[in-house]
Amino acid sequence: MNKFKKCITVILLLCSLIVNSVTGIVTAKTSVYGDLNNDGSVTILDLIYMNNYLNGSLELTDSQLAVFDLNNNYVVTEVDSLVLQNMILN
Ligand SMILES: [Ca+2]
Ligand SMILES: [Ca+2]
Repeated sequence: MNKFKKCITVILLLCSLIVNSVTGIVTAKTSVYGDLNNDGSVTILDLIYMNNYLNGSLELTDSQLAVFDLNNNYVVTEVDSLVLQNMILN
């Protein structure tokens, strides 16, 4: 299981680099938790956006941050990223 998670992390980082290179600021007008790109589902793309925000390569508006505050503590942190990962994997 740890190997699987490490593999997923590496894949996410690679995808993050690719998406970040072709994507500017994400726009979203959604209230669905975790669905930042507003495509109606929570997927690995949303996790990539969150990770890009966490590593400082993506800026989000307050409403976008609210979508990513999955544990409702009014800040977006690595904990929210883990929650989003679990939402996607489960
Ligand atoms: Ca989405
Ligand atoms: Ca949070």
